[in-house]
Amino acid sequence: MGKASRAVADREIVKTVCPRDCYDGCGIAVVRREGRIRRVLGDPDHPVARGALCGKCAVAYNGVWLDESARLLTPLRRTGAKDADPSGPPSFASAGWDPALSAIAGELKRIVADHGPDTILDIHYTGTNSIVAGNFPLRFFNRLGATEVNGDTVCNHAGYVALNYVYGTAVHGFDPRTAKDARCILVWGANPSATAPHAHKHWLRESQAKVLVVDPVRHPTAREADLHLQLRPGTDAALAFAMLHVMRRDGLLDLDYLARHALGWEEIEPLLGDCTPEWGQGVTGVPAETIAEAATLYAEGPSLLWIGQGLARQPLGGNAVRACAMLPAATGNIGRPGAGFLFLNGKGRRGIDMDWLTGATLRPDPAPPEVSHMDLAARLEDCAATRAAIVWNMNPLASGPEQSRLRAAFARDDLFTVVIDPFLTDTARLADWVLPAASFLEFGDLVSSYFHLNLAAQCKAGEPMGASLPNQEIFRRLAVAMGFDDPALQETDASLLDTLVRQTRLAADFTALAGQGATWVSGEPVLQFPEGVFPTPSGRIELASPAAEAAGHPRTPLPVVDTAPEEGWLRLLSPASPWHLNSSYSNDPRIRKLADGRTVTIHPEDAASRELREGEMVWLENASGRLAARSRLSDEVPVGSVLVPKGGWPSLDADRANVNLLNGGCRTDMGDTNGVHGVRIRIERA
Ligand SMILES: Nc1nc2c(c(=O)[nH]1)N[C@H]1C(S)=C(S)[C@@H](COP(=O)(O)OP(=O)(O)OC[C@H]3O[C@@H](n4cnc5c(=O)[nH]c(N)nc54)[C@H](O)[C@@H]3O)O[C@H]1N2
Ligand SMILES: Nc1nc2c(c(=O)[nH]1)N[C@H]1C(S)=C(S)[C@@H](COP(=O)(O)OP(=O)(O)OC[C@H]3O[C@@H](n4cnc5c(=O)[nH]c(N)nc54)[C@H](O)[C@@H]3O)O[C@H]1N2
Ligand code: SF4
Ligand SMILES: [Mo]
Repeated sequence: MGKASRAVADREIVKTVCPRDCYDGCGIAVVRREGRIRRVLGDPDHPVARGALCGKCAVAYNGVWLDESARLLTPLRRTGAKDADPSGPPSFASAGWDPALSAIAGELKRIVADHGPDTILDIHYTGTNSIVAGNFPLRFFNRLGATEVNGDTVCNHAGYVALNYVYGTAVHGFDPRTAKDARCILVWGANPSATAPHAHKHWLRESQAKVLVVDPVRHPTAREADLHLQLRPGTDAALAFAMLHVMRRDGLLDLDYLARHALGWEEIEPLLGDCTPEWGQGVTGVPAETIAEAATLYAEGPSLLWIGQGLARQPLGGNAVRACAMLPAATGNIGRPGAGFLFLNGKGRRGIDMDWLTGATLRPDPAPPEVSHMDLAARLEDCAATRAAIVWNMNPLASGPEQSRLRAAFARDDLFTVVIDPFLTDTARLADWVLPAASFLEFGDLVSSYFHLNLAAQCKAGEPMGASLPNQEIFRRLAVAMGFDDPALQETDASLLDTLVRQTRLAADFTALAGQGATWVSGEPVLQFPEGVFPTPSGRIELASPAAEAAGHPRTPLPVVDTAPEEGWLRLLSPASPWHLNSSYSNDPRIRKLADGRTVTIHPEDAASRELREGEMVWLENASGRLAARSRLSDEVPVGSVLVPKGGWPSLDADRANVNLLNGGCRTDMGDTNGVHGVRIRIERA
């Protein structure tokens, strides 16, 4: 039990933390009675949660996560054929852990001997973002010599690559506490109202700064902003260059900062001449005066720039991120109170040694090349290259591109698949073995928000449901079954957690951290790169990047944009839904009611030209597939773009698909990443 528990009559509260892939990292108060979890609530003492979970977690943590009939309770062995049709009843028989793990190990050993360990794919992401459950299993895969499927390629890898070129890092963001000194906060390609609900509700609303939002969608955060720049998707680089044009014209650049800390401004400057705000208006759809107003507010500063993950999810997303990332450098909005940029704040910022945690030294040298999610379906189809897939912390059949092709590939009879999840997802339904994962309420771990600079203990509030086990225990046991005798594969939770906490120097050990609650890395807000030295090859901000050039990219960001969809075609944006966490929570009955089926938001002009009315059923269609949706007419989206939020389990949908059916694999310019917001479709009445 977490040390933070205290007994009040038969009622106890256990303080823990939410480990979802979410900016907020809320504190949680679990109410236990008679030894069982009764309610999961927001922690009133937690600085971010302030007593409330987000809507989706308030429902799902008290719904499917506590529901024995929804959770996986034992290992399951396939008994019938794999059927690519997800509507049929899955055929599994329950099994004990020992026979399950010995059968799995036997098959893996055979595959290693006959085909090599690199024919085993390790497919995982951030189903739980808790530090041990999310990363310790990599010790097993490194020792095995499996092929890593790069999880970031389904999320934000393009952004990582782009920011690495400019600043040498993507995981060293501003400290959000410095917002008290900011006069402008520019949110570019993020939707906090859905993806960081507490940052939306408290951090942005309480700040004295002017809030600027750059987003094609007028979502609730954009609606509340002082200025919303509603650009056409994929035109961000043009907007950034037009803003720089205004700053140069009006003498708002910090030329001294550029001279001392950046390389390549002399290559950018000649590009600015043509990028007038009027040109920007023509390309982006944002009025010239709004571009100028935003440029002035941002340049005067101090300003924070939140580079959202939606920004990179477009065909030229890497270029867009590099262009937008020039703004802090050009205006000296780095290294002083109230200034900085943020993409993510990584675990390294709390001092955590990820190489140690993931067992980097166990990895074969050379390691097998990583696979991108953009190539996963093709790789799974290839019997010579892929014999097995182990999927944990992820539901690729819901979240990856090329949904139909992926489903057929996972249904291959000669592919040996193991899926580890708390629930029977679409991916799990096609597994040879399904292993039940314990929920975050049922084991101790650590969580570091990727927005706020804090660390919190995830405290066990109840016993694992049924025979379920935390990821780390499953992989310890599988290592034994494989005959791996490396001590690092058997390290206990107590040892892992205490070592990690000591690395962070934020508490003496895990128990002490649990007693402290969410702990900030410092008393005062941390300044971002106060010395003006950056982890790039030159130590400067590389506006012109030799590394980018060597990798075949332009040396500098360019004022280029996506080509507009052809006549009759629309661009499909599929960002986060407020009611799902990626595909998670889709199986919760109350969430299903709240999310209320699939709607497509269409601009009234696009609806009129297709003679579509509000509330009617329409087909969304392209070469990858056809999906039904109910139309919703609104100018929340710009002309030429439509919105269908991500989420939903295909097996629970009437079409046996979700929005990724239409996602044929739109690859970003950098980082082989899924440009989900670049998909194109046609719409007609159903
Ligand atoms: N169209 C479209 N597609 C997208 C996106 C988009 O914006 N649009 N976004 C992309 C992004 S940003 C991402 S990150 C991906 C996310 O895609 P996924 O990583 O597939 O995320 P989820 O669908 O939530 O699946 C996570 C799974 O982990 C399980 N899980 C939770 N806790 C545990 C645990 O402790 N152990 C184990 N073993 N499993 C656990 C959950 O039950 C869930 O089934 O989707 C991408 N797909
Ligand atoms: N409720 C909820 N919260 C979540 C998630 C979830 O699924 N649901 N997923 C989590 C995960 S894994 C991640 S990675 C984060 C992502 O969270 P965010 O960083 O907020 O990213 P997205 O949701 O992909 O998209 C954000 C915004 O990008 C906009 N956008 C699309 N195309 C463009 C463009 O061309 N230019 C610009 N400027 N903007 C564009 C979209 O309209 C959207 O409003 O959220 C996390 N939080
Ligand atoms: S807002 Fe994010 S961190 Fe907070 S409860 Fe919801 S998913 Fe968890
Ligand atoms: Mo993500």
